[in-house]
Amino acid sequence: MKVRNLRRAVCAAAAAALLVAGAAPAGHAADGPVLRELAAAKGVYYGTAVTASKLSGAYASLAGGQFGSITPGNEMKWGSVEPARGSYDWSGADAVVDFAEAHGQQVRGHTLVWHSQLPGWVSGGSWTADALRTVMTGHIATEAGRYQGRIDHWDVVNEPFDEDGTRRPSVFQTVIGDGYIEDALRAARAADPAAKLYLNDYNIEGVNAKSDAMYELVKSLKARGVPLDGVGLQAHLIVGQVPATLRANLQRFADLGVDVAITELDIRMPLPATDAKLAQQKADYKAVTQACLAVARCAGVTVWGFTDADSWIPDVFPGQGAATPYDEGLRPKPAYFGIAEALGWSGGTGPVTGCAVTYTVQNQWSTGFTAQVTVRNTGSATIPGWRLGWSWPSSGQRVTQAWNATVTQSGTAVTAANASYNGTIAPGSAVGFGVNGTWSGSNPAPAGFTLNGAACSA
Ligand code: 9MR
Repeated sequence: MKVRNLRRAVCAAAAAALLVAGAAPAGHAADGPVLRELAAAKGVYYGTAVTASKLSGAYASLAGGQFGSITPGNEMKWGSVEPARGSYDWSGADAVVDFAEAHGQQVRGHTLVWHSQLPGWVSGGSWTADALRTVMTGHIATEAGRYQGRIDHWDVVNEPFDEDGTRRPSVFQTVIGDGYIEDALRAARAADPAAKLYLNDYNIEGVNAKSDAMYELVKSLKARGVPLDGVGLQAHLIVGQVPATLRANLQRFADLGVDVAITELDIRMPLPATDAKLAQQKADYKAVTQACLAVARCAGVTVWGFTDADSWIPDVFPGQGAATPYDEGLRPKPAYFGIAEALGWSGGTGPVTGCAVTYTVQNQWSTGFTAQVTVRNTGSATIPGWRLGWSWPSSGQRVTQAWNATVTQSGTAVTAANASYNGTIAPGSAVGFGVNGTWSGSNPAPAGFTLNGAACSA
C-alpha cells in the first residue's frame, strides 16, 4: 500500500531565515514544491529521518510539511528503548510516532534487531542460543507490539552482512546462528501483522558481493514462506558515485516478490560545498529518486536527515558533509530541487537563463564599507533558489556581516545564498541583500558574478 497523504506545507520554511548578521525582516517562505504531494501523485512516499528532540519550530515545519514518512533516527533502537534490562524509555519513540500521526505521515520503524546501539546487557551477555532467541523475540514482541497498527514499515533486521557477503558476526549471528533472521521476522509478523517487514543494509545499492548475499537470503526466505515484505537499501552515497546498477538491482529484488525502498539516502561531499559539487549532488539525488520511480515495487525514498544541521556525516567522516537536501540554515539546496524535478515538478526549474547584478558601495571609511547587491532575473524561467558567487579583486576585502542572505567567504571567494524568504526570483524580478565588510589596500567592485554557477552581467 502506498502513501496517499496529501497535506500542504504551510509556510514550511518560515522562521528558517538565518543570516550571518543583521536584522531579518519578518520572513515568509517562498512557495516551494511539496515533496510529499509530488511523491504521492507518483504512488510513492518521500520520507525523512528525524531527531525527536528537534521537532519544533522551522525543523518541525519542514519535517511535517515536506515529507510523507518519518523514521526515528535513533529513538526506536534497542539501546534507546531498553538501556537496562526491563527498564524502558519510550519517550523519544512515542514523540516521533505522535508527530507523524499529527502530520498524516507514515512511520518507518527503525530498527528491531541490529548489532549496533545495542544495550550492553544484550551484546555483552553470556547467552545460550535459546536464551538469546527468547530475549530477541521478546524485545520484538514488546516494541512492535507497543506500536502495533501505527507502523507502516519495520526495519526488522538491520545490517546483517559484512562487505564480502558473509554474515556479520553480531551476537545474534554468533549465538543463535543463521536462523535468527527468520526468527526475528516471524516474531515481528506476530506482533504487528499489518506492518511491512523489511531487511535493511548499506552498500547493497549496486550489484556486488554484499547485495548478492542479500539477494540469496531474500530468495531463500521467500521460498520457505518466511514473512518478509521488503528490502531496504540505505544509500549512504558519495557525490558523483550513484551506482550505475542501482535501478537493475532494485528490480532484481522486486522480481523476487518483495517491495524495495531507499531507506537512508544521503550524498556526502568533501567540504566546502561548491556550486559544482552541489550541482552534481542535485543530479545524484535526482538519479536515485528516478531509479525508485522506475521500479514498480519501490515503495519510496527516505533521506537520512533532511538538513545538514542534522546529519551524522560530519561526525563520522571528518571533512565531509553537506549531504542532505537542505543546508544548515534549513534553506533548500539544489538537491531539493533535483528531488522535486525527479518527482515531476515543473514549476520553473529551468537553469538560470539570464541574470544581471548591480553592486553598489553605499558607504566606505578607512577600514570598512557597506555594499548593496541586487540580483535580477533577466531570463525566462523562475529561479527557485539562488547562490551568488564572486571573487574579491583585492586580498584585503572581507565580508563581516550580511542581511537578506547568508554570506560565506573562503580566501577571496564569496558565496551569498538566499534567505528562506527571498529564494524565488520570477522572470523580470529582482532581490537585494547587503553586506558589511573590511578592506585594506584597495576596495574595488568585483569584476564578475555567477548565479547558481551561470555567469551574470554586472
Ligand atoms: O543517524 C544515526 C546516528 O545519529 C547515530 O549516531 C548512529 C550510530 O550508529 O546511527 C545513525 O543511523 C544509522 C542507522 O541507524 C543505520 N544505518 C547507518 C546510519 C548512519 O550511521
